Amino acid sequence: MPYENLLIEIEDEIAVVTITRPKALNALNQKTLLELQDVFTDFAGDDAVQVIIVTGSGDKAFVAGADIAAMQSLSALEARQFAKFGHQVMRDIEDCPKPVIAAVNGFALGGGCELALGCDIRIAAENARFGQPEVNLGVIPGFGGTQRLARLIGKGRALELIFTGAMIDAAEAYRIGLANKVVPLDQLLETAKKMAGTIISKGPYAVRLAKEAVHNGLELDLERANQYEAELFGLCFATADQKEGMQAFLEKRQAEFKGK
Ligand code: DAK
Repeated sequence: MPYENLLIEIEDEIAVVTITRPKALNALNQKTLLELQDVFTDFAGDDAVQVIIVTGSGDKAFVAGADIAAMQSLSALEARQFAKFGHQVMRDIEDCPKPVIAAVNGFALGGGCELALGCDIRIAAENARFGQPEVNLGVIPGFGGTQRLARLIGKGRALELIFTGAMIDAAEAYRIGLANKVVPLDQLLETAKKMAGTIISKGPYAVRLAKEAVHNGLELDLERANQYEAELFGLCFATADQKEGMQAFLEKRQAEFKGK
């Protein structure tokens, strides 16, 4: 289905979702959020897609935030609704059973940083800039930034970024664990696709269950999280991929996973 603010390309089981609002540095308005929700719902049940890459159009911005022009005149109730909807979309991305890689090609600010945080892995181009500058606008992060950023990089570092509204470069993002790796801009998509290809070569069910174990387990105490892991570990043994993976190892050959 054609989208107004998204470009979707699917090749070799990798879907690249490009947010295309270049005049607003790909800022997230209601329509873009709706389209993201829609496309991620489709991907969840589409066997032709195994890994999703999210990026921004052009070479200046991943996403420069929620759309400030659209937000400016919201009433308190509308702002609450907008934040809840944004939360839901980030959650839909996080809950997508397929791995999601953010290919961060420039500014990832406010809602853009939060979108990157909703993805499983962040690969930053050298020109990437991350930040939660909402305090400059008299608001706080509204799409989960106060929570996911603190969980990813720790409370102290998250609070420093949120209190100061500072922008950090890709090297600093890498240093504090916000970016998984940093590559030249012209190698960004290629690197993300290469990583996606590596993931696709593994047992799809195992990858899916590992995502579930990490995301959902982090919300539990260690004891219960380990029990949860044990349940999902057990579930792997109900798949043909587990039989094939272990058989292939013992036969000293490459496994041929079927995602069953
Ligand atoms: N929204 C709308 N338009 C934006 C935008 C944004 N976030 N960011 C940039 N643009 C637009 C600019 O207005 C400009 O439009 P024209 O003037 O050309 O029409 C165009 O993109 C190019 O931007 P600049 O001319 O400013 O480009 P520069 O290279 O000079 O600067 C910049 C790039 C990224 C440093 C600058 O544009 C900038 O500071 N942008 C704003 C970044 C920002 O503050 N982002 C956070 C947005 S707030 C909540 C729900 C959600 C949120 C919070 C609460 N609740 C409902 C409670 C989330 C909030 C945010 O994400």
